[in-house]
Amino acid sequence: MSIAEMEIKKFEKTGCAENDVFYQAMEEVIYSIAPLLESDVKYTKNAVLERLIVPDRIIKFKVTWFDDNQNIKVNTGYRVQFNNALGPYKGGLRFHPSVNEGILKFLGFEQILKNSLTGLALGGAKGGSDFDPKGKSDFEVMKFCSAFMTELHKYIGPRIDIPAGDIGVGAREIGFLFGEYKKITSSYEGVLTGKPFMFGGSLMRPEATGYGVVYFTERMLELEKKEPLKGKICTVSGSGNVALHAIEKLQQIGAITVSCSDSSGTLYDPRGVDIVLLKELKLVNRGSLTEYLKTYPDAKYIPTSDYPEGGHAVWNIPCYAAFPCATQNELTEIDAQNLIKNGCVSVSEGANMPSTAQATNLFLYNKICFAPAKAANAGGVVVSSFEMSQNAAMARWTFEEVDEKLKITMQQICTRVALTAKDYGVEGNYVDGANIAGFKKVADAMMAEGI
Ligand code: NDP
Ligand code: 2IT
Repeated sequence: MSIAEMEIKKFEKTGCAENDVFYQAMEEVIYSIAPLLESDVKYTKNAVLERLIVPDRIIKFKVTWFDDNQNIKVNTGYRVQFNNALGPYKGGLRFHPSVNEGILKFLGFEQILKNSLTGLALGGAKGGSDFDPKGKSDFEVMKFCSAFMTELHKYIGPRIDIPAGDIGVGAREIGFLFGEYKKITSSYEGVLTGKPFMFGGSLMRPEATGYGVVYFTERMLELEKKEPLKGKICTVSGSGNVALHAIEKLQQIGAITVSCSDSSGTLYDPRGVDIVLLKELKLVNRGSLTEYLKTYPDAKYIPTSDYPEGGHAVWNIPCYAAFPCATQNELTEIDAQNLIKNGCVSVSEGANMPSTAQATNLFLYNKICFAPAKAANAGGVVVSSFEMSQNAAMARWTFEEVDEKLKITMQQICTRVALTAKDYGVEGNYVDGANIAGFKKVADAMMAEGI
């Protein structure tokens, strides 16, 4: 039995089912780091992986709130504090009806390695709730956030655990959460990142993940000696925070981004999407992508239900570079086959684990430049740490300062990942490079800190 198979057996003992997203994330990491475990026995001798796969703690709590009709509503809240070997727990909060412990464990685990790759002193965590902000009034969202924080505040702090946003959690939700934390604790501190600028948020935090994934891709294409993105057709999925800012940066550098999507359908505008209109429709009005057709009747909208099962319309659009920026497992094996068949050269994950394991393997096998989420989308948490620095120093950095620091950090992450892959004999494989580099740093810290 290979070392990877042995480690997977140990992981299965934790009770994680094979179809779970946490299993998917772990399996990939275990296969990637097998050469490291084989070349240096200290990792298995110190049972590092066995210790790392179990979260330090999972906090699960009830959230009770009143809707606008005075009905009592009950949701479940979570915080998975996974590992703090490198620094305080850090990671986003997701509000979406699909949220459960397995999803948060996968996101928390990915966050440990992502935060490690940034080179910053941050541990890994993730949290959230099955609450759905969609269709709720601002008042209902506020009631929910207050009730959520009533419980969560006991477990977080600027040196303990610093949550941020993720799906369904943006500046509005972070603002309500911060307000409640301040009220309960009577302290004004940087306990959350992604705050609105007027009370301690960093300039460029909303843009950070989307811009960061483009900076990473430009560097990757340069290292892999491929043509840059300027003038090239790009496809993006999702139409939330990450997707829209990736589109914005792609347009700024002269790429032609022809798509975006949401859970209801895909928008295709071959002239390049109008990002100003999209930001208005999705970020300000929280409306439907079909509204876009009122201004651009020639654009195409493909409802999700009209596309054959197993694939997604957005990945059947010919492109040079693809940017999945919606959610986990949104890009399947069929989608990967379509992208490759249509001549796609580069795939960069803005969302967390948007490609299925089969899709990832196809990209690697076909030598597509593939930027895995834990490296490519680290820009969000990088600027979160810049927000923490600014809060601690009572300082304010300009947009340009933050942008420049983000760009440099994303380029450094990319180079580190590429060099690690080369060192371990898998040149060009950014999945293995990211997993080995991310794991090694956390593992070394865990051993140095004892058990
Ligand atoms: P948003 O809530 O702003 O947007 C999410 C987008 O994804 C929406 O367009 C949404 O469509 C779509 N989406 C969500 N769930 C599904 C689903 N089950 N099927 C199809 N589409 C779906 O979230 P973000 O943009 O912040 O996050 C997007 C991804 O990026 C996530 O994977 C997140 O973990 C990751 N990420 C986010 C970071 C951040 O700083 N915000 C940092 C790093 C990674 P609809 O509105 O129809 O649901
Ligand atoms: O997945 C992620 O990296 C995030 N949702 C952002 C985490 C953060 O702490 O800014």
